[in-house]
Amino acid sequence: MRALRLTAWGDPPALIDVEQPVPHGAEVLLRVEATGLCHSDLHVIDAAAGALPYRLPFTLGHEVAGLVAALGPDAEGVRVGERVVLYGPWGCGTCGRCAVGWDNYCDRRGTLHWHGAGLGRDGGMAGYTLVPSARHLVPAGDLTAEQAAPLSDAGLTSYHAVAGLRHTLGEGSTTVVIGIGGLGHLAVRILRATTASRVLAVDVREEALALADRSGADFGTLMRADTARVLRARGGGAGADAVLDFVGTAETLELATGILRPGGELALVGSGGGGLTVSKPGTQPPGFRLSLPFWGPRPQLAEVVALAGSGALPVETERFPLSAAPEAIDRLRRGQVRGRAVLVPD
Ligand code: FEH
Ligand code: ZN
Ligand code: ZN
Repeated sequence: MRALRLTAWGDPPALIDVEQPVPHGAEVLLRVEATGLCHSDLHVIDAAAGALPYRLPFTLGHEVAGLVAALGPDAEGVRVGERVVLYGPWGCGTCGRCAVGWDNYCDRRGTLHWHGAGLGRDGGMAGYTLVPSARHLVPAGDLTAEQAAPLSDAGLTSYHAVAGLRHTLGEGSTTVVIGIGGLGHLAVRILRATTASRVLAVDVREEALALADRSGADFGTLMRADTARVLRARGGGAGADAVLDFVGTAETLELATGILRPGGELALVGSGGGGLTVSKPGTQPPGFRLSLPFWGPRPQLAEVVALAGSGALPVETERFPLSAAPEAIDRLRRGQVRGRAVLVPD
């Protein structure tokens, strides 16, 4: 089968013919139908030797949907031919976090040589992929694979970030979403579908604001010198009860803390490398709380898939054949992907 594999740090991934894996024990073999392309894939591809604990070579792809193709003799809970979504953050499997499906916060994360499928372990940018256990699989219901795959990372990450703020998102509240890309547009939809909060969107691209509008944002504005004033005015003047920063640069964090209401909450999701200085006395809004949500827990993936199955979470995707992965990677680098790029084995 063809697989997009990272074979040397600093080299671009290569499409290579490899043996189709065979499931043993509790393993499940998936025939991959769609795999999302994520900015984290770029971070992995660009990583210098030693920067990540991963052992080469491995197949990329951590946002996967496909059909159950074969079961190991001890596998249970799924049936051959079923369409499933892959829960990608694989932990140690036995610590207190993994035991309840919160592998994204595995207690032994620092000792592992992987972070999950396509992240040090073979992932879904291939014809088939091997899953350690059926516990990592969520039935996709009537969703197409192209709609289901982005839920496993972009959808779950956005959903988990919103879940952590939900207690502040009641009637009359204001939420600002910074960065309306593959994750941000889903966060707008999730906020509109599951909270009463007013949703204001910020991006640097007009087409992203159009995507925010299609996703249900109440208002969108470009990132400019007066954006904080514009957002405050649109949000009723008190400031934002919650900000979700899907970019995470110094500029977006400055905007985020500049528009937060006292007692407001900031979820930093994007890995833009920006930082915050917090001190007392200091310049941050009193009572503000910061979270750094990472991906999400498996129970919440089931909730995201159910929400999408209700029709409330259509994902904007741009489809590429797996053979065009280098073009898709280049387009993502240049910020020229609308919504989420999805690779389909060809
Ligand atoms: C995966 C691995 C490491 C860092 C960040 C990520 C995200 O793409 C998961 O949503
Ligand atoms: Zn990702
Ligand atoms: Zn664990």
